[in-house]
Amino acid sequence: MNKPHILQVGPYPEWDEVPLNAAFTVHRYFDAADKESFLSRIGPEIRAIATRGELGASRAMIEACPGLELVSVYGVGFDAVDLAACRERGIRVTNTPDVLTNDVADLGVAMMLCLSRGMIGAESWVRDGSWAKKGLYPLKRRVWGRRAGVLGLGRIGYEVAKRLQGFDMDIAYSDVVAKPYASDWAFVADPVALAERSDFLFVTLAASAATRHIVGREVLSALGSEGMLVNISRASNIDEEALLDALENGNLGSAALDVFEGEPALNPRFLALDNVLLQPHHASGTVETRKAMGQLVRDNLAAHFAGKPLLTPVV
Ligand code: 8YV
Repeated sequence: MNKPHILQVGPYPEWDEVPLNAAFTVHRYFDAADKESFLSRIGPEIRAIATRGELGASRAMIEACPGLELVSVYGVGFDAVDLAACRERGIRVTNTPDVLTNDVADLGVAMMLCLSRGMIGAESWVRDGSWAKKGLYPLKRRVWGRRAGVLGLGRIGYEVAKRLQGFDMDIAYSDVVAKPYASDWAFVADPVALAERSDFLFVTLAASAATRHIVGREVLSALGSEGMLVNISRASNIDEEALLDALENGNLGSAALDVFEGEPALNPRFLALDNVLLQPHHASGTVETRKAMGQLVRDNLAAHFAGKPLLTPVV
C-alpha cells in the first residue's frame, strides 16, 4: 500500500515517531541540512504537514507543497501556521485542544506559587549552605486571598480561574464578552482595568494578530511594582521590550514566563533579572498530555486520509 507522504516539522517523542512512521512516509524537515533544497525536492510529494504549536507552518513551506491537504498541529495554538495561505488553497488545519488544558493551567498556577514564595531561591538557600550560615530565608509574598486577573477566559483561562478559587482569591477576567459560565468572577472588559485590580495577571489568550502586544506598557504599569505577570500563552501577546523595561526599572514587580519571542533563544536581558521565573515552554509537557496530543495529531491525519470528518479542525 502506498503510504501518504507527510512533512514532519519538528521532532516528537519516540512513542509518536513509531506509529507515525508506520502509517505514513515521513520526511523530517528538522533533519535537513539545506531546508530550502529539501523542500523543493520533497514538497511535490507532501499531502500533509505534522507540526508543533510553536513551529507552525510558514507560507513558504505551504507553497513548497502544491499537493498539501492538511496541517496537523501538535498543540492548541495554531498562530504559527499561515492560515491565510491555507485558506487560499482549501488546506485544512487541526490542533490539539482540551487534552492539554489542565496541565497548562497547573503550570501557570505552579509558576505563580513558585515565584511568589521564592521557591527557586529557597532551594539554593538550602543547597549552598545559606540556611546554616545566614539563618532564615527572606520573607516572600502570600498568594491565597489576593487578587487575580485572567486575561482570556477560554478553556485554559477557565481552568486557571477554577484553580485560583481554591486559594480563596478575588478573581476577575477580561474577554471579548462576559461568559455565562463565569458568574462567580468579575468581568472587566478592559485589560488595563483588569491589571489595575490584580496582584497576579495570567495571560491565557489564544494569540492572533488582534492580540499582539495586548499586554503593553499601559497594562504593565497598571499591574504595578507589586504585581506579577504570568504568561502561559504566546510571547506575541506581550510587548517583550516593554516587559523587560518594566522589570528592570521596577515598574512591574515580577514575571513568570513559559514563552519568549524567538524561543528557544531568549533576550539575554531576562537572564540578568532576579524578579523572573523562566520556563522552557513546557506547560503541556507531561507524559500523559503529550501522549494524548500525539494521538490526536495522528487521529486527525488518519481521519483525513480515510475521508472521515476531522476530530478537531480549526480551518
Ligand atoms: C507545544 C503549545 O505545542 O499547545 C500549544 O500551543 O505551544 C505547546 O503545547 C508543545 O510545547 C510541543 O511543542
